[in-house]
This record gives sequence, structure tokens and C-alpha cells, in this order.
Amino acid sequence: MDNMLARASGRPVPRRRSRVALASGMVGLAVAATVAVASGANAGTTLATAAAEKGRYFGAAVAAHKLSDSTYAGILNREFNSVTPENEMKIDATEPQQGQFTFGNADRIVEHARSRGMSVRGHTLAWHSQQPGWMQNMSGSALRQAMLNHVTQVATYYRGKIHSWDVVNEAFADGGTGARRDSNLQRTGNDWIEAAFRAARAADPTAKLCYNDYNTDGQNAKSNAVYAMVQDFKARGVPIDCVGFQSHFNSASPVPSDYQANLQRFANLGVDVQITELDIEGSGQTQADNYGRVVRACLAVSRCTGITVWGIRDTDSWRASGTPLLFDGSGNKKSAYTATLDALNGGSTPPPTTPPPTTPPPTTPPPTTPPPSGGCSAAVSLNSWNGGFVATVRVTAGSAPIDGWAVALTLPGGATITNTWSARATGTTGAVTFRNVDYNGRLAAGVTTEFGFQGTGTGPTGTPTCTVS
Ligand code: G2I
Repeated sequence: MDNMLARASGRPVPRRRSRVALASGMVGLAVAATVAVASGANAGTTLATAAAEKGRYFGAAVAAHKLSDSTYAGILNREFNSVTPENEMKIDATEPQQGQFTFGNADRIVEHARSRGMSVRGHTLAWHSQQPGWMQNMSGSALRQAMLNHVTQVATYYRGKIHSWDVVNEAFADGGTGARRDSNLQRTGNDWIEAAFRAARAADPTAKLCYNDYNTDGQNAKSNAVYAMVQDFKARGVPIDCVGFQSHFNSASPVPSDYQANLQRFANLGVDVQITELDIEGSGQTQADNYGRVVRACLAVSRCTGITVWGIRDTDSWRASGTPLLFDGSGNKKSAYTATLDALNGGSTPPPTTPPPTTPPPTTPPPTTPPPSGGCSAAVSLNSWNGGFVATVRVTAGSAPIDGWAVALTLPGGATITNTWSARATGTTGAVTFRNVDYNGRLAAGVTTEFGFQGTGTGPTGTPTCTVS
């Protein structure tokens, strides 16, 4: 409370001094409270609420078998609004025998999260590690087919329930080569990554699709190689929406000095960036300072949409001896927790409602109608592959607020819409009109909302028209 008031009033008062101030009388408290209200500042008192104030999520990696531990679940439910199954969605867990899918443990986490309004990061659909035995023994086109089937089955099963999927994990080699990591998946052909992304998009067009890796947190040969891949995917319309930076740090692998700049350069490619597996070995002030730096870097990048720590208590960590997390083994908040919360409650760039312009421009420049005053405009961007497409449509209100919108466009012959989200479509072929749904019809002047649709055949190429309804 004392720190919250200090923060809300814009005064960085050290914890001990503010306690003294608080004890010195009710007058000081009343003044501070008045300042907090007058300034309109809302300091979050948990990681989730503080991050939400900044338009971000704050998540934790979760193990299904720990959900029955009341200390663990208590912290999870109080502090976090996003979860990542730590192991339960990996290939060996979800397809232990070829063609036999088991989702029990993953479902427990998804249910726990969704019933409490938390979002879920899916981890991970295609990875060289934690493959079941049958997959480890496969190669060539049989493996490629099995991998694509796995991606399709798992993403379809969880369709509509996943905020972001780590579609492909850790596909680049360490060291200075910038090469792909050798693996059975890589040996099926260099295009295995884009094939996995296309299969994921077709299976769940609502999830953001991420590439996730470690040792890519600063600019180096490995992150340069990932950067080149993302740039290439954006240029060729391969459906990628986000890049995950695992951010496992310790003294041998510290938070890089160009961490924020590296996040920003990826964001400038037109993808969201997410900190996906944060943990920082250490203790005390040094650890706390490093957590603060990471959080501030994310808040400074408008497309850094959320942070996930890789576990809850130090004892839950995959490297518990390094005490790398925000809560100690008894569930007490560490100074790293306070530094994280304080950083979340500090200043930041606005939340990522309107993504910054992307470089380079997409190969299919979104056709736009000129922004009419008081009307609306629409722009389509397409992710296409042989035989199908996903269209994302951005609808922007003109110079006046609107209460509803309708976007009309024409599909080429042979194209059929199979699925629409965040809009209602009339028709599935030829001339189609999309109208807003309940929650996205009302837009303030200049504000943008998105809807999308998926189809077979070729996507629309003409200019959409937007009318206010
Ligand atoms: O290694 C840290 C992370 C690096 N990035 C990808 C993440 O998926 C990875 O997470 C870790 C989990 O935290 C560990 O919990 O991935 C490890 C496996 O690669 C996980 O370890 C495994 C053990 O290897 C298994 O023996 C064990 O059965 O955890 C399993 C469940 O406890």
C-alpha cells in the first residue's frame, strides 16, 4: 500500500521511508491518496493487474500435477493472468503413440486457466526435443507428414482456446554460424518450419503463431538468423505473428545490453514479441535489478505483448538450485518480485493497440480505401498457400466515432470461406459482406479493430469497401 501510494503520486519513495511517512499520521496518508486519485494513476497490486494496466499479460509456466498444491495454485490465481503448460503440450505428452492423442494433463491446465479468465500460451507443436520414441525414429517424408499431422491435430483440438502457439521451438543452432539446428525435422527439408506455421494457421486461425528460441535475446548470429527468417516469412506471406524470446539468464548468459533494441528490431518486422520463459539465476538486489530491466525493456516496446516466467516458486524451476524465480520455496515474494511489480507499475509506451508501421512492407500491400471523415476504412492482409488462405481485415473508424460497420469484398471464382471470426459474414463465395459482432462495432475516431476469415482457393485481391451501419 505504502509503495503503491508513493508510485501513484509519482514519487519514487524507498519502501522503508514510506513506511515511516505512513506511520507519521493520517494527514500524510490522506494527501497521498488524494494525489493518487487526482493523477488518475492505477498501480496494480499483483503482477497480472499491473501488467494489464499496461495492456500486457503476465504469465507463468505451470505443471498440471502442482495445481492441487494450494500454495502454488493460490499464487498462480492471485498473480498471473496467462499460463504456459511447462511440459503437458509437448509432442511426447500429446501424441505418445503415433495417432493416439492424450490431452488430459494439458486440458487440466487449460481448464484451470480459462475458468479463471487467464489466457493460455501453447508450447510447443514442433520441436527437435521431447519427441516420443516413434517420432525420434522417423525421417524423410513420413516424418514430415507425421509432424504436420501432429500440428494439425493438436492445434485443431485447442482451436479458439490458445492465445499464442509456440509453433516451432529452438530450430536454430547455437554458436556463430547462424545455421539451422541439425535434427530429424530439419533433415526433412528447410521448409519444415513454414510448413508447420501454415498447418497451424489452417487448424486454428485465431491463435497468434510464434517462433520461440533461446540465446536470441540480444543481437548475435543466432538472433540474426531468426530475424532473417521472420523477415523472409513476412515478405512471402508465411503466417507468423510473433517471436518468443525465452530469456533464461544467469551470470554466464546475462541480460544482454541490447535486449530492448533486439526486441524492437523484431517488432519492426511487423510481429509481436513476447518474453516466453523468463528466469534469472541469482539472488537479492542483483537479481531484482535484472528482473526490473527485463520488464522495462518489454514495456518500452509497444509490440511486446506479455511476459511469462518459467515457473512460480524457485523450487518449481527446471534449475531450482539457481533460485531464478519471483517466489521462494515457501511461496514468499522475493525482492525480484517487488522489482518486477514496481517496473510494471512504472512508465511505458502505450499498449500495442495500433501496431507501428512495419519494415519491410508486406509483399501484398494492404489495399485501403481512403479514410473518409466520419466513415470507416478497411484493409486486408493475406496469408496464402497453395489451395487456401487466411485474411486479416483491419477496420478503422474515420474522424468520428462509429456504432457499427460493414465491410464488402469480392472473392475470386473458386474461393470459398470456411470460417470467419470476430465478424458475421453473409455468403461464402463471390460478393461477401462482413458485419461487426457485438463487441467490436463501436469504435472511437481513428481506432482500429480486426476480424478474419479463412478459405479455400485464392483470397480476395480487390479493395474492400467499409460503410458505417
Ligand atoms: O529447459 C528449459 C526450457 C527451455 N525451452 C523450452 C522449454 O520447454 C524448456 O522447459 C523444460 C522444462 O522446464 C522441464 O521440466 O523442458 C525440459 C525438457 O526439455 C523439462 O524437463 C523434463 C525432464 O527432462 C523430464 O525428465 C521430466 O519427465 O521435465 C519432465 C517433467 O518433469
